[in-house]
Amino acid sequence: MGYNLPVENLKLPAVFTYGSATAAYQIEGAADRDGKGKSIWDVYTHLEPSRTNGENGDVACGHYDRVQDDVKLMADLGMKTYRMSLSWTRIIPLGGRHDPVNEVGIAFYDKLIDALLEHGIQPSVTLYHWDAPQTLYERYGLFLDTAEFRADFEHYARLCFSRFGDRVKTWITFNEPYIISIFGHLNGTLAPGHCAERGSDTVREPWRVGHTLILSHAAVTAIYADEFQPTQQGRISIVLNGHFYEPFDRSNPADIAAAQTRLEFYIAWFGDPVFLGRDYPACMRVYLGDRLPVFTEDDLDLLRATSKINSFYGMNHYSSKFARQITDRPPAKDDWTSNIEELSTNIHGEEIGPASSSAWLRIAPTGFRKLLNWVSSRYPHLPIIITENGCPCPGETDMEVAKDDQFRQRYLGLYLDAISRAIYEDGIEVQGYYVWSLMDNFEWSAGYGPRFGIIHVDYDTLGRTPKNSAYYLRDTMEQRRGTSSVRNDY
Ligand code: PNW
Repeated sequence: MGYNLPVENLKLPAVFTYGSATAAYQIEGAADRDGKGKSIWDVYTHLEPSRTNGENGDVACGHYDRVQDDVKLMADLGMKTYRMSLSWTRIIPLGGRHDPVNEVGIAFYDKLIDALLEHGIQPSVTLYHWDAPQTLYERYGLFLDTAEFRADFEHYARLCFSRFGDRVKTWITFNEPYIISIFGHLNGTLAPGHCAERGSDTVREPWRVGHTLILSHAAVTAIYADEFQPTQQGRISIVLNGHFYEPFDRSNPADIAAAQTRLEFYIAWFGDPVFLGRDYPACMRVYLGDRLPVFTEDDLDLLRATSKINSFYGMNHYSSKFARQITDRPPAKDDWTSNIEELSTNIHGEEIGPASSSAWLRIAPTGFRKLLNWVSSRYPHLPIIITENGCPCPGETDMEVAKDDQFRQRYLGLYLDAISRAIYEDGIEVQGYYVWSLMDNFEWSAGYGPRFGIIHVDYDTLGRTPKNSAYYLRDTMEQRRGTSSVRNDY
């Protein structure tokens, strides 16, 4: 399945944008400097026993003190855009709508945004990439209280739009609501680490969290459209992640249906309310019953109105899986998959693709092209921006492997070819691409183990060294560039 495909270096449109992505907690460090408040990740990474491989983001890549150098590196590598996130607790240390604002934190982001623009790099800013204020978690359980969270998030977002929106023209509310809901509030592998073993109500919590994220996104989208967009002229949306799913047994209708259901539970859970302004997918209502919160008429009005404001589909995509419908045992009480199992190997023993050094990530460019088609047929009114894509190489702890990261170059080349085919052969509008990540960084529960960067970071000296994939991307983006902005310029 795609093992021996050659990289074809297929064309991309002239206007296709290229940049890299990061998130505040994963790179900034300076966790308690200049008035920053504690986020749920500052607390989670210091729990004993450690849930993050004994590691934390206290120092991370030291980006907080290296803004000029890091921006210069981006420019030297041919990047014209950069997807970054804001640390909520640098800006409002306690997080809430009645809490003080930290001007020093705002000044840091002013400096970063200005440096980017001076180098001709457009910032795309994510308001929330997982580092919620710890105080809000302690006050009311964060996402578990929809009304409180929504009011605090609205206040924080309004502040960001008013302070940075003169220069930031692409806004993203939430990064990966699926991961926040499931990994944070069901299997407990990401902060705040709720799971059944620790006494959380995993039957209901993940769905409540998802509900809060959807309504908070919609509320903030309405605020941007009403109060800021008319003068600032920017765009806003959300970023959804998702694997593509192939049936485990292509000749079994139950597995064919399972692959579709799995995609709906992963992506349409958020995509349908946010982009289509309607209720959750029918298969979720049927399977989850009253575990799934209900949208009121007011909620649906808000969703309908804001669905038209979102101006792109932000896609984080890494890999594909096989889906198998389990029929020989009942689902667990808190099952969230419609009793579907995810596998890397199909019924014939064929693997979905070559393994990286992260268990969930294999090279599967064919699935990427199929996912682009799936998303674009479900949300046909939206252009797609790839807001994250990348991989860690096998054996990358070895500096020689890191420098000449052949596995990553091949992965990126094949995934860019898949985008090209989606654009020119399938007629899908893909506007741009952000590689994950600009540099090696703190990979959440896996600590500093997996290295996703196209720039190597020496965690002793914090020295940066571009890997060959960084030069490969710079060059291939130039070589692939078509001559016009129309889709069939190829
Ligand atoms: C994304 N999965 O998370 C995040 O947005 C990044 O912060 C992170 O560093 C990056 O991907 C690499 O992991 C994901 O299991 C985590 O499918 C897990 C999955 C997908 C995305």
